[in-house]
Amino acid sequence: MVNVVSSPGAGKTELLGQVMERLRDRGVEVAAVVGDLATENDAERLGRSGALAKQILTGTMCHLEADMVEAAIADFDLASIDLLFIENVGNLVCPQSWDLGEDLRILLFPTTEGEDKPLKYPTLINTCDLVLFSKMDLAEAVGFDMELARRNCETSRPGIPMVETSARSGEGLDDFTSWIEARVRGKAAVAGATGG
Ligand SMILES: Nc1nc2c(ncn2[C@@H]2O[C@H](COP(=O)(O)OP(=O)(O)OP(=O)(O)O)[C@@H](O)[C@H]2O)c(=O)[nH]1
Ligand SMILES: [Mg+2]
Repeated sequence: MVNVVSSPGAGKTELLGQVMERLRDRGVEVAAVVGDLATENDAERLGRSGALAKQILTGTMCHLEADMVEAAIADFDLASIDLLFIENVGNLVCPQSWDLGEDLRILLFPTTEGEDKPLKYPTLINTCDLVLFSKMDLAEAVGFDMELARRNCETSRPGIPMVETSARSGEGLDDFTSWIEARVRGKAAVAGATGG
């Protein structure tokens, strides 16, 4: 289970839709739940990958909680799903202290929001497993300093893995898909070896 966190509009749905398609092509059975205050738009967009995708409407809440996810997946055939993505409500503050039971937490920083975000959200960067820079196709146009952004991540969280992606050009999507796939297969292998 992978919890994807970012500010609003950082590119979570765009990225996940494409990565879910790639994972399905590689034989990974994937599903998603997505939280927003209103609209079913994102579930509909993610569903275009061919995978099961369900919307959670939070009304006024700025984050998802574990029981909301539990209720959303109650009718999923979990035995047939290898990987569940949770696209959290777009927010860099509220989701930080809510454990959804995820195996991995991924934090998106778009190139359009500045290099200083890794320094400004220490709790999120300290609880994530991967930093994903999104919208790399816009980096040059907005004068995004990739070196500085990487250095800021390293300062906040030494050794944190980082990946540069663009859902527009496709940059980094295969690498990110491989990173996820390796973890899904690794967990399945451990579960198989221990009978879990
Ligand atoms: N140029 C460019 N635009 C992108 C990229 N990824 C997403 N976008 C655009 O950015 C906007 C927001 O993308 P979404 O995928 O909806 O972002 P989100 O994080 O899911 O947004 P919320 O769920 O509302 O928080 C849309 O207009 C996308 O088309 C990218 O890699 N490059
Ligand atoms: Mg979205």
